[in-house]
Amino acid sequence: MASSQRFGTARDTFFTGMPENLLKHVCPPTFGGGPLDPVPADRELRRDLLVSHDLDLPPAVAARLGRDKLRMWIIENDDPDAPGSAPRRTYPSPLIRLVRGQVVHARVGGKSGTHTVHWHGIEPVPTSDGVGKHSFEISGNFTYQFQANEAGTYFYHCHKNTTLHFQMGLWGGLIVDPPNPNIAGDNNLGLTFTALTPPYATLGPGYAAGLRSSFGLSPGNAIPYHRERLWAVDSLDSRWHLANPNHNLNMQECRPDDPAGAETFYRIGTGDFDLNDFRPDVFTVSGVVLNAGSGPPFTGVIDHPDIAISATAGELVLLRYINASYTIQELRLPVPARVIAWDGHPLGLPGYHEFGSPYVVPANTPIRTTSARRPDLIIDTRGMSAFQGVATLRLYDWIKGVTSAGLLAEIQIPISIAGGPGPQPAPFTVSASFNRRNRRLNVATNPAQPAATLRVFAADHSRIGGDFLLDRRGRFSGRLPGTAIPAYVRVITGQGDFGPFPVAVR
Ligand SMILES: [Cu+2]
Repeated sequence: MASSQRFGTARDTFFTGMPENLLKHVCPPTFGGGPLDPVPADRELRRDLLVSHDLDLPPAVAARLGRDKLRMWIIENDDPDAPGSAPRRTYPSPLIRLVRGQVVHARVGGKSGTHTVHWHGIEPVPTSDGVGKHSFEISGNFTYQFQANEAGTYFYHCHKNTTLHFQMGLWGGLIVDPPNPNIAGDNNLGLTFTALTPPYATLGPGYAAGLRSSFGLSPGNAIPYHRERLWAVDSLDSRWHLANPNHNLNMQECRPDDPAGAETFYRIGTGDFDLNDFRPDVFTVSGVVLNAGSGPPFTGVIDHPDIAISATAGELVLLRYINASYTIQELRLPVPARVIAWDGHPLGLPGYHEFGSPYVVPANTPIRTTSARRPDLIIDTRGMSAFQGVATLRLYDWIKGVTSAGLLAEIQIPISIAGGPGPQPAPFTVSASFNRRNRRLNVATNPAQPAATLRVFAADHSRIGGDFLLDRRGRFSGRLPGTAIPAYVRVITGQGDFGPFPVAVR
């Protein structure tokens, strides 16, 4: 293979003693070709970079900017096996959904200039990592190769002149689904989860990698969910998009013998702006534009059905949230939510993640993120009554920070939980009572469920204590650790996971 792997630039005297594609560079070489390693692929992707795309602007934004479209650069979906209905040209660039363990070959071509694709959070070898100045930029068609080793929420983006190219829209979401664990007890949640096959349909239902036991489910590493939402939150400076920038704007010229010379930085094109002058005035959630008139702060509601959360009590709702912007963001949910993963790493799973655990963020408590951070949250509506509220996303200036002067935008997203069918019907009844004074919990099942597992939960769905065992008469009596007040219990038998059963507190 080596003789065919010639790079497009002639700097052989500068890069000595190491294969060029393994060096870190002031002047990245360009390369088109591959795959470099002939491992067969489980999944083949094709993408074209720097395709122009006009983003439709809603009325208040169109009136403010005096135009009804904003020019974006996107990564086009050109998959050979994409069904005719698959979206090919969207902003953000079309969502990629993989299954854990898949070996992926992604053939990427550039429509003009050089680019890269960085698979953010995936850990391929340097030649496939797509950080331009750590490997090479691509021209022609290059085949990136990686294995999706961990299920979670990621994204992919061009990493050449990133400040500009990312801002112009050269990015999209990337989800790695876990295999279906086929746990029969999950079907008691009101859906036939065992019949699901990854990659799961976007918007749900499916499984997310995470610690099942924190939801009172039988042990395992994949959490069932009924509904899924992806909130990839971006901020656009319309001036950048209207200026029709040269794609090398403000980039360093390639002079290996004088890499730091100030005169080697370009100002090609209009010269109207520098890339450190960033004043976002258009805000989007997964490509849906906030219809906001004047600002900052720009405020409004995004109620698109794929963005707003609408569920029925009893369901688990997975929210994948990507800060895909050059802003600091704060998300406040009007209901408690459990964070099950950060940045593509499930919390609390065995192996190298045992030092973190899923945790509950109480209602209206801010979850703060900076660029590229990605929490996955589950809203557990089991035991909830009907509810209407709004999630609030605040975006803050990257320099002024989280201050009133730094507030750029406030986006409201409706959340509505309809009353559910009530607790799952169980083939037995449970009476449970708790004495605050001595913290004693008494539970009885009828007919008796001997040797079943009992789990105890507070109102925010956090667990109290570990697994308790019902005795041979199907009863439990014991003191609970800590100070939390139990709200409901679940009982796990050979037939499944039943509940919630309310706890009477005295
Ligand atoms: Cu690019």
